[in-house]
Amino acid sequence: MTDYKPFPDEFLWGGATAANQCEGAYDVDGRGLANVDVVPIGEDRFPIIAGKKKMFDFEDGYFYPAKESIDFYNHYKEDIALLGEMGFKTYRMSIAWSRIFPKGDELVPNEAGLQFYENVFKECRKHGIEPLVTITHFDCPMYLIEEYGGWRNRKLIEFYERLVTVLFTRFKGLVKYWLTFNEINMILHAPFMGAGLYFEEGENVEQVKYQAAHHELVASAIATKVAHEIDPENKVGCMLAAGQYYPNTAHPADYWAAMSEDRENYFFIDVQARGEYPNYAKKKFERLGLDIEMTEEDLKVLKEHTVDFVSFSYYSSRVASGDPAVNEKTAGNIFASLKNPYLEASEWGWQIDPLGLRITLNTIWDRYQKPMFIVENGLGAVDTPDENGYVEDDYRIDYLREHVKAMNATINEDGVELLGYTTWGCIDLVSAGTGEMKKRYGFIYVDRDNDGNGTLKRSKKKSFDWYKKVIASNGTDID
Ligand code: P53
Repeated sequence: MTDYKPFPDEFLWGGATAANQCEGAYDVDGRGLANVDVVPIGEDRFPIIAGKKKMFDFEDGYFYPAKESIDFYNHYKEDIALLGEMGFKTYRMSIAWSRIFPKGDELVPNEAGLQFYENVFKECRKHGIEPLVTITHFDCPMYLIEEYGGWRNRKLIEFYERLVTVLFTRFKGLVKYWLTFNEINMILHAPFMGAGLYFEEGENVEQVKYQAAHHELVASAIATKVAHEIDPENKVGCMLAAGQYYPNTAHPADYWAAMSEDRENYFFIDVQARGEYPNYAKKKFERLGLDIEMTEEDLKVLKEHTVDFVSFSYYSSRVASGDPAVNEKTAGNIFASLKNPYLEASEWGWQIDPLGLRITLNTIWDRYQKPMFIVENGLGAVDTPDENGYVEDDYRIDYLREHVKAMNATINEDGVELLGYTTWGCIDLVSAGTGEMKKRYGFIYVDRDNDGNGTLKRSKKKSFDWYKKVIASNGTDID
């Protein structure tokens, strides 16, 4: 057994899920329909989440995995008990907006929705688990999309403010760590899923995306303000789908391409962490002829209410080229990337790069000097359970171990400030990118397949005991 240096005493080890990917019960206790409900599995999924194909309701001939998902709504006690058994210090989860405001523009929240989350948070506390709550993880009530056009409409800032005010008030003392928007940069890559945007023929897509992004950025700053007003103990973070871009070669044009791709994503965090639109973004808007409406008041709130910490998901690094002729993309990811010949890839083509995590952490630290939180990381893989539901997932343990080592080096050798680590899909759930159940990340296996068959029975994988040991030893015993 190799001994590693320990993580900080207060380090928040845990796992992460999102409402739409695990709760199910999509029409129960007054919940309204949301964008994340009407995205089916299959070949139309990508054009739908990209806002290119219209799907505003369930249609015949499709399967919608989020309707039932793994039914966390009815299994949360059992599931949280298992997380507690692993020794989780924190559990990242999200609120389904349409459980709280079924249409989105009501004045009075739905008590049954609030009660559900109160029960979940209390259950976490019972097991000594600190909740880490994503306010919106891709959710947008369908009514707001049909009536207002989703986040393209400024009115959404007001509705979001109403949502967060209700949440911070009701859950004061129960929840302290909040994230405003999951993977806020997803608006560029999957705008219907990320921000409820559907594009009509002939529309200026960039104009709509960046206007919507501005609304989300302002909403996020307002949320930070309100969170601190309601409870000074609240800590609010932004959340980026991260993963450093490498240049394809040492050619300066490739370096420039990599830097430009990184800026597309860091743009959001530059605003949320520094409080100002960076010059490169203003110039880009000018170049593209975009006219983003923003008020003096918007700029003030952005400046005055930056986030307390920077969180991100990290699965893979990426590669960019400045040479238009080089365009062999890797499969299976929403983010464009070339193949990296030095890395192996998952069954879904996501390139595995633990050192890339250290590079990404250091880059973000150098850019913002704010505490960081890795709120997603993990390996989506096909698991084959035995008759008892046990999976020998050594491949997952290997992936996580290498990333834990990289984090350890970043903290103990490089000196960055890292608050915690929540692995993605700590219990198997529906994939956001593909809608599959087959792409599993969990320590806990859930008996359910891509077509919705299965008993929903939960069972522990080999990685369950491994992660339990990692947490118990505060990252020193990881073999
Ligand atoms: P799935 C793509 C690239 C990076 C992060 O993804 C992404 C995606 C979307 O697929 O999303 C995050 O389930 C997201 C989670 C998602 C997770 O990555 O496609 O925050 O909702 O499940 C993993 O394998």
